[in-house]
Amino acid sequence: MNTPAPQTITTAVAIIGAGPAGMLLSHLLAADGIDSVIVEARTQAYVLSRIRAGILEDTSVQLLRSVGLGDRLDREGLEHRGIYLQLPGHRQHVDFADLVGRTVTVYGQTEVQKDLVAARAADAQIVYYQASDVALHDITAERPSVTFTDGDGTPCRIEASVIAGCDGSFGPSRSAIADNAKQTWSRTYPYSWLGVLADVAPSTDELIYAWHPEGFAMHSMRSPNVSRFYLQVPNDTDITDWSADRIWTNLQRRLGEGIDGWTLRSGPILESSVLPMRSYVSAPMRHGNLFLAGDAAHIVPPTGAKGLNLAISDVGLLAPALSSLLDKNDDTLADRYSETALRRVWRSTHFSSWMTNLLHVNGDPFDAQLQRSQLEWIRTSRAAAADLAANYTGAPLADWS
Ligand code: FAS
Ligand code: PHB
Repeated sequence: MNTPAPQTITTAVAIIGAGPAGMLLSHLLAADGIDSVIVEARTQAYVLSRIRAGILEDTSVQLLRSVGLGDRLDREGLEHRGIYLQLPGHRQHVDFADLVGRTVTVYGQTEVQKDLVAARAADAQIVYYQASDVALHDITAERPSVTFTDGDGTPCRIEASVIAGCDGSFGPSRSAIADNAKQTWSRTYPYSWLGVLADVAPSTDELIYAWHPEGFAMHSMRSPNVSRFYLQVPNDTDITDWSADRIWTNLQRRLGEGIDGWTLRSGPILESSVLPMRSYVSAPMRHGNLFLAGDAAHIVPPTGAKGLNLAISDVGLLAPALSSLLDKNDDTLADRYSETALRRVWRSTHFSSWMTNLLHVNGDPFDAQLQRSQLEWIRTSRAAAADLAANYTGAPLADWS
């Protein structure tokens, strides 16, 4: 069979990755009249099927609303005033609205992704799904490029002014920056999360984060009829060792022990998977004409509900920077992008690590006492509770610029 003739595409911004960072970036750029082309390794159906984050910070909600992505979010999103923190026998409400005047919204990443796909399709955004052999070239030159093979086997080349690396934690963008041109920090936690999506109404009005001597447990949700749960499990956990009965028994014990009159509703499990816990930051987030955003530049353990929100805030900073650079030849914001984004990245990285270390047992009885004392301090000190509330709800983007 003859190899199809190579195709050359010219655009302003070549975006690698059609996750929330890449799709939202193309949407924000289009609002400023900046053209982009997206290259995605997977199928659209696969990207839409991934079950991931569930919480949007107020800043994320405001940004999505501001660019026409708030209609379904406002109809179906569940605004939450706060969360419950729990020790066996003590479930305490941390009231974000009372403490810092901000709330969060439960709206799954899959829903955000669906809204983005619909909005970009309505805008005739060019997205190459099932792209393979994606490679970045001349990232410090005037005209960098991206080569790939499209889903039909056609060799393609995108010539652009800028490449946006939005390809997550395993994409090619991060590694396109030479080791001697970047610094990286990473930590792997000695436990994982077993995530469960269940076809059952939540047994709580707001999220429960429960410390328990057998391990952390969380009760989240996706809608009035679908619940989301997490259990701390060892890193080498095989999901097939966790029957539905074992999952519900452990959730009831870790979430319900000592909470009089409370029982956990169970129901059909729709999906379950084991998620590793990792912190990772790669700096700078710009190298020449390559800009990184989202998981391509940083990974946080999900305990602080920050991963998706950081991806959104990164592109909330990157889009105006690229618009100024490409439309007005003004590189002020582009030159400051990495430093500005990394300030918020490190704040979220610290908070996510702090929440993870606070709530997950590691077998050390001294650490368990420190955790219990810290949780008791948050329960009794308004200042301690306000600090958690300020970090969990996330400060406005303007506070970081
Ligand atoms: P994404 O990873 O979402 O998107 C990157 C895209 O790039 C993907 O579609 C990928 O297919 C594509 N790509 C990769 N390599 C490529 C290549 N070579 N060529 C072209 N495209 C390529 N965050 C929370 O806040 N709460 C959670 O509970 C939570 N749970 C998670 C569970 C899992 C299993 C994972 C992996 C992450 C979870 N996260 C969670 C974090 C997650 O929400 C990310 O922060 C968020 O998806 C970041 O969005 P992007 O930066 O767009 O990266
Ligand atoms: C979720 O609903 O998936 C979720 C909520 C809060 C977290 C992590 C995940 O901290």
